Amino acid sequence: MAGEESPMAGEQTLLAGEQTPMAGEESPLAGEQTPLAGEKSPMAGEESRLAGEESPLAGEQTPLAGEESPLAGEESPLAGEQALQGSFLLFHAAVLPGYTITYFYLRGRAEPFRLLLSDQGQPWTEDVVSARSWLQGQYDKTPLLFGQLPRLRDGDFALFQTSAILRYLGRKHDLCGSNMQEAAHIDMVTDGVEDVRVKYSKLLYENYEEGREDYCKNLPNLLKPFESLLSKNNTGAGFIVGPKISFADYTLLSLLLDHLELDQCCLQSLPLLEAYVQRMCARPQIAAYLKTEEYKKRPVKVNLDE
Ligand SMILES: N[C@@H](CCC(=O)N[C@@H](CS)C(=O)NCC(=O)O)C(=O)O
Repeated sequence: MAGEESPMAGEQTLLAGEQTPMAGEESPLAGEQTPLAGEKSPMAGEESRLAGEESPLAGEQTPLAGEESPLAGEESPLAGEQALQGSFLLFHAAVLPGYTITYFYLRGRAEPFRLLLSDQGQPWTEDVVSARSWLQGQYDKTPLLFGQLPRLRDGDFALFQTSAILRYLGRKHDLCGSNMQEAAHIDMVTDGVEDVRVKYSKLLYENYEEGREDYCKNLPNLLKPFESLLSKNNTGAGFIVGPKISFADYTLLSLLLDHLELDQCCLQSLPLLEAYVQRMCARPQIAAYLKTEEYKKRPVKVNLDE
């Protein structure tokens, strides 16, 4: 990672030749053996929390605690994000007001939260975890309930599991539908998106070169259920469930954007979904977010080469 004052500086080849040490076959990091591309450097004066280190903040008030998010109350049409690089928060007791997303430098499973928060005009903080340090076993993962990311913090409330986080944000921002049936369909879409995401992650991290062509050929079949559901809701001209936006729209949009990066023609045979993506991306706050450098630079795949 060029120019980074990483705690791992000088240890960039530690992973060479290693089998992936990441837990779980479906890990987006599985199979990666080289340093993380596009990683941002740690905050000035801050380094990632490494196993066995004493937190410099233990017992003291974090300099950030109680501070207003720099983005809160901004006039900008985009609520946006601020980045805390080098996983400043992951293993600190420090708590920021508002939302904090702890994740690798990656769109991945955190992107639905970012789309939702942008569209809802909510600021958040990015707490970026070094995938390379993670792979090298440098983190004490005890604070991570399931040993994985993403984590969402809302002040001092911490939550894991992507769909639980989406539901939580949905409840807070009235994005869960208007009745029990809509809520159930929203959950159904979210689970359906997760099923496709697992297949997509396997392709990216386990079988990209050999598997890409077949995966892309089969993609319309994988996405067809969403086209079909959309067609039954307001003839496909609105949201995926019900008459108003829900958290399912953000997770579906994120999945579709990832797949459009993989194959820009993948929605050609799914005209309702194609128009849906355009509609969602034209929402002013989403359009503004998609134009940010933060979004554009954030990779769809952890790249450990830099
Ligand atoms: N069911 C979990 C899956 C989380 C997951 O697979 N996280 C990946 C990153 S997307 C991870 O932490 N990989 C590292 C590891 O498993 O060690 C969720 O939905 O949040």
